[in-house]
Amino acid sequence: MSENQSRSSNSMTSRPLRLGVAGPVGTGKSSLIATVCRTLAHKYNLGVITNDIYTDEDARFLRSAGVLPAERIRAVETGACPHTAIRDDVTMNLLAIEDMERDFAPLDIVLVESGGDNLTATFSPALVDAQIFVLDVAGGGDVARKGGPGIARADLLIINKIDLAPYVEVDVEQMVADAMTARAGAPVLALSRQRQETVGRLCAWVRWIHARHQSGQHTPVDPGPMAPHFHADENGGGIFHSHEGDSGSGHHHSR
Ligand SMILES: Nc1nc2c(ncn2[C@@H]2O[C@H](COP(=O)(O)OP(=O)(O)O)[C@@H](O)[C@H]2O)c(=O)[nH]1
Ligand SMILES: [Mg+2]
Repeated sequence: MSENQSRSSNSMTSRPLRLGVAGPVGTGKSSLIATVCRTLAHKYNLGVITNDIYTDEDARFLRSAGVLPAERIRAVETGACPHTAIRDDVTMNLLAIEDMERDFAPLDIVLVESGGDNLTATFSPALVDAQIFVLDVAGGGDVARKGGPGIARADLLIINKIDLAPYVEVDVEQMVADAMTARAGAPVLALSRQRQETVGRLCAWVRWIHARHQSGQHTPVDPGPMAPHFHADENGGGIFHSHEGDSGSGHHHSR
């Protein structure tokens, strides 16, 4: 199970791998986490943190999937702007991760699901060691070509729900090729939870990145700040802001 205790005295590598899962709403982040947990829970000691806007919907979905004991799945409720909690002020998430790591020590991997709100939201390297960015074929074959920090520089890009490709008339091979171009050769994986060989590749990658992290070979990469964007608020108005500067100092809100 957890070899990391005896392996190293280096605190960088003796803690669990924190693995972020980001991407737009509905692309299959919770389902991917459920699949990883279902496949790897017998070999790895796992925990999950979800980021929801106002609810603990994702955490409840994952608990009901029964892939991990319910207490190993915890929700952080982020309020209106979920990417802030994974990028600009990661305190809530860091506390949740640290609590989880303490309560279930020694954990091997903590998976963190972002509250997917935007094509360009990515995790700060202060929060996660590595991140997966999830697109799906239903979002359109040209999305991968559009790029953005998550698509271009996440540690792994997933093109999900490839079982749906014929119904939405997307050429998966072309979408993967476009993504590889946008990523300068960094890994891209076509996935469907219905296709076991693709699930096998995903879990092989998770095992690989975990091993690299444990051996101190993996360096967390910042995919870069998100583009300025617009959120609807509850009153039908909106908040426009940018995350330039990346520390909150460049925050610009106007209504
Ligand atoms: N056909 C198909 N549907 C999927 C797959 N993965 C997820 N879904 C469905 O996509 C929808 C959104 O998934 P969810 O994991 O909640 O997405 P999230 O919002 O990114 O967390 C759900 O209805 C899932 O059942 C897949 O591989 N194939
Ligand atoms: Mg989800």
